[in-house]
Amino acid sequence: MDKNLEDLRNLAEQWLHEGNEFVQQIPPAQLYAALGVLLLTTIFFFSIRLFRRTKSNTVLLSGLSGSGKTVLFYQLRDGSSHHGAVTSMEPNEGTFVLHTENTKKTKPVHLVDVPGHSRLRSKLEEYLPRAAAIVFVVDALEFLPNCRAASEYLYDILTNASVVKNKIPVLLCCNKTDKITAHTKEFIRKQMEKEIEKLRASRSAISAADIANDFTLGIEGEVFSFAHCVNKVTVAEASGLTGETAQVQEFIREYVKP
Ligand SMILES: Nc1nc2c(ncn2[C@@H]2O[C@H](COP(=O)(O)OP(=O)(O)O)[C@@H](O)[C@H]2O)c(=O)[nH]1
Ligand SMILES: [Mg+2]
Repeated sequence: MDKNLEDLRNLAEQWLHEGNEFVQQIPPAQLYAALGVLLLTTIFFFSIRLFRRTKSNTVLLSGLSGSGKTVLFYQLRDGSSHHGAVTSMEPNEGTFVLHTENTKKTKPVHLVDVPGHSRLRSKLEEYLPRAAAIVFVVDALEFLPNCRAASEYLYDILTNASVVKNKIPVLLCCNKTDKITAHTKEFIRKQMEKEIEKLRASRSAISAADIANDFTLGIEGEVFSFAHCVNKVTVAEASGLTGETAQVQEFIREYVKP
């Protein structure tokens, strides 16, 4: 046992000696240059990590009132829907790990359920500058009567200065797909694109006088498509009531990384 240890020590000493000789052979200028590069890369990687940490973890749930935001909020937090327990006038918000996730390596999400009442929409504008992502909830069941209002709301979001500048990704979440009469996400996407196309035409006509919308949407001279937005817009289906929220969770995780 002792002998082994001795051998090991001798070996280590030998290596140390060889290493020393090797270093002494290198011209000092090269040695300093190498150390400098090493130092710089270390600083570089540490600053990247620091930069990442400060990234926002705020995800907004927006959409018309009645689309199912509050149910979705509780479903993501607790895995249950708290059946119609709350009619929120104030934003519901919380910071938590999505309930399906097994703690440890996951970063908590700051989820804000912003009420859809039009007079409370200024609340949304408060949250938009620090949002990492937006989930725009649409009622796929009662879609047609709400299509115009929902499209207007989404239009306002997509032309918001923070959304455009920070290229905040938006998930168009077609909710209530547990019912067979719910419209498909493809149908909803197309209808909303059509509606936004109409809005775009009418709003650009009045924009000389009204500067409420900060940015124009889509590509001029082309029929509007979500693919033309500077930020990424994706479509998904969900049911807050039955807890089918996999696509929403996937979206959140894509933009709130540990
Ligand atoms: N069938 C069905 N109904 C839902 C679903 N999500 C919400 N609802 C119902 O829609 C209504 C409005 O939901 P709520 O979460 O309060 O909407 P909010 O105004 O957007 O917060 C409630 O009566 C819910 O029970 C769903 O996934 N499927
Ligand atoms: Mg609500």
